[in-house]
Amino acid sequence: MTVMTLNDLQIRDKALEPIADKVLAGGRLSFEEGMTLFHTPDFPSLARLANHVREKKVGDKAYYVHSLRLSQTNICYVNCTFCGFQRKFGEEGVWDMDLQDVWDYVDQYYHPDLTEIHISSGHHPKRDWQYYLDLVHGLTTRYPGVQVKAWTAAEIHHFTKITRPRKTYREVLSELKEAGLVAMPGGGAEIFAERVRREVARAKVTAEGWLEVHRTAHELGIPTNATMLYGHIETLEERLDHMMRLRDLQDDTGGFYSFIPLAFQPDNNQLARELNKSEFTTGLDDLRNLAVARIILDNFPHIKGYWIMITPELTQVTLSSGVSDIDGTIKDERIAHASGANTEKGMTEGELLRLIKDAGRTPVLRDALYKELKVYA
Ligand code: V47
Repeated sequence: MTVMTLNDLQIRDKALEPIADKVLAGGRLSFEEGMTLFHTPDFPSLARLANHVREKKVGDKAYYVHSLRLSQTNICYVNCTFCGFQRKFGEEGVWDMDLQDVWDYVDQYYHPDLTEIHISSGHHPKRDWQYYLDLVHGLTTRYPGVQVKAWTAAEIHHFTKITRPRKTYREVLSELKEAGLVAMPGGGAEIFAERVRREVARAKVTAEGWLEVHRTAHELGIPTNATMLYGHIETLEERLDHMMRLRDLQDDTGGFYSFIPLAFQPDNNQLARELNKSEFTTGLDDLRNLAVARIILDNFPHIKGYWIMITPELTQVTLSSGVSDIDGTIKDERIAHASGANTEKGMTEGELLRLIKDAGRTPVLRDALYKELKVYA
């Protein structure tokens, strides 16, 4: 890679110059500098700077995975207001898979190339703890080569509540690891700021609890991701605060692979109704958010563009403004689609490859632990 100078960035917003200087020298940005990134009218320079950070980390590689999304139930009692996925017992559209239902479900999608099964679901009030252990163990033994990346920190918190005597995060995670769990997804983080969390996710794990679950997972050698739900009632300051808290934890543990901003899907949920909102986030908001994340989260290996929520077309563009991972084939996404996502529920490998190659990047097929399985020269 050629060395980039301030001149190459062709900055028009003077306020960006000292920040870019610092980033080019490998320095770390403060909260105030992060806010300048969010507010700059000079988006092209912001994108070039984020691209510089991205290329310094991974060159022109763009990662994807052969994955299946599994939500074994949508029964949930936490009532997050942004969620259109949750159902109560007996409601229309409810599902609740027993273990045999899970095997039958995975059999429909299983292919020898499948690498990752990513599970997230609802907080089910009646399933017992053994069910979850059997689920992970069953998936890993029935489908050799498949890695289970399972349950958000919110669900891990829920699992501690269904055990008697109550297990700790460490006990729950250790038992899941022993059953075969290799990694954890980043959901359930929403926005850490108390003002927003109280409004949109009152009964969910607290911000501190979410961070503690991830800290514990990292200590146990379980790598994880982190998400941030944006585009609803949060401020830009609250988005940045969220990123900074993740950066602090990553400094301590180094256990995060990827940060994934989740654009609010505004249909069929209480929050959208309360806000009388039916618009999706704008493309520029999505791009800016990803670019800021790439620059602020200097200790995260990857920023992920989630095509399910921001469209494949925009995800392709993000590959030039900070993103180095575009998730995967997914096959049957249900959470975003319950809230109006207007994308497909899955993509073929060919489609993912086309997006990446057309963006001028080198596709890298990875596993759930970011091991490179195939680099397309
Ligand atoms: O936990 C729910 C969020 C998450 C809405 O770790 C919503 O690789 C937007 O965590 N609008 C599930 N978001 C998805 C998730 C995820 C996705 C991709 C990759 C990874 C990873 C993780 O979706 C939930 C919740 O935070 N969510 N409803 C909504 N209306």
